[in-house]
Amino acid sequence: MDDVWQNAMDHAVAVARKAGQVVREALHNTQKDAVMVKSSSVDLVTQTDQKVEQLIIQSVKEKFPTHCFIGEESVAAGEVCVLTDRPTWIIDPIDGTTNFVHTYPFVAVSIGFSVNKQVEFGVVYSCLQDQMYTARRGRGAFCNGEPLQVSHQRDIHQAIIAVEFGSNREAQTVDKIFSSLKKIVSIPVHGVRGAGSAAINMCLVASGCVEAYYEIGIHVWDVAASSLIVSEAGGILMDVEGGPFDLMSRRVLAANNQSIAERLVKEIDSFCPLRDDAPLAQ
Ligand code: LIP
Repeated sequence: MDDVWQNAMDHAVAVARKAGQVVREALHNTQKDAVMVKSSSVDLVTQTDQKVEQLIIQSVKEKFPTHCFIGEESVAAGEVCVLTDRPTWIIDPIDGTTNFVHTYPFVAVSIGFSVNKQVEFGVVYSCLQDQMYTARRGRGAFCNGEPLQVSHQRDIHQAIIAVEFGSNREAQTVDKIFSSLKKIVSIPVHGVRGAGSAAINMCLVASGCVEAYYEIGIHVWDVAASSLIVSEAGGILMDVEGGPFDLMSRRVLAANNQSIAERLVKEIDSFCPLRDDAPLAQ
């Protein structure tokens, strides 16, 4: 990546930090923040999500007027979700909205940047922990400037696995989620955890304190930035069935190494949500 994108990354860090300040201030006023629902009664969005996304997009447009955007709340408002070769900012203004609503302290601003459908930098700001995770393709991953390295553990029996229940509560989906969870717990692994934020779960993989994270049902904005942070920390990304990771598939498996990843693939009961780039129903 040439240094033109370095200017963009520097801007992403600055605007993520500014957005994090807005989130922290709003957190002390959540009772004033209208809570709305999207795909289900547990898929929450607030006015702060919408306000923060607009703050980020407007700030970027002023410096990079020809760039494209995929934003969680813009897509929710009807904008298309298609990843092209053009420079594209992939934004989740508040990853962990349910945590935000409940003041549960894992809330992240996630900004990924892709060119030719390849993530060139990722920024995840865990704003209640004041942890700024960053990665540039080919130049490593960092948290508050300190290098990140995934865990060296190769034995699944000594691993912590991050999982989430997502926001789809249909019976057959819940059955598959719990079937996978039961098999993984019974391996047995040391533990199962979930931050309530895909981006933070993946940054914990990059930090070496969680060996792997998987989820079916996430969106491109949840994982674009953190997918690069994991790979630049020495981790791997793949589909939950073992094939190549596909940003738009709504499925992700992030792990410290191939051994742990392939062992998890054997236990995951997979399913295929509608892709992020699926044509909108007519
Ligand atoms: C969240 C993801 C999380 C998933 C939740 C939700 P949001 O993103 O980070 O992994 O389990 O259902 O999608 O909606 O807070 O940006």
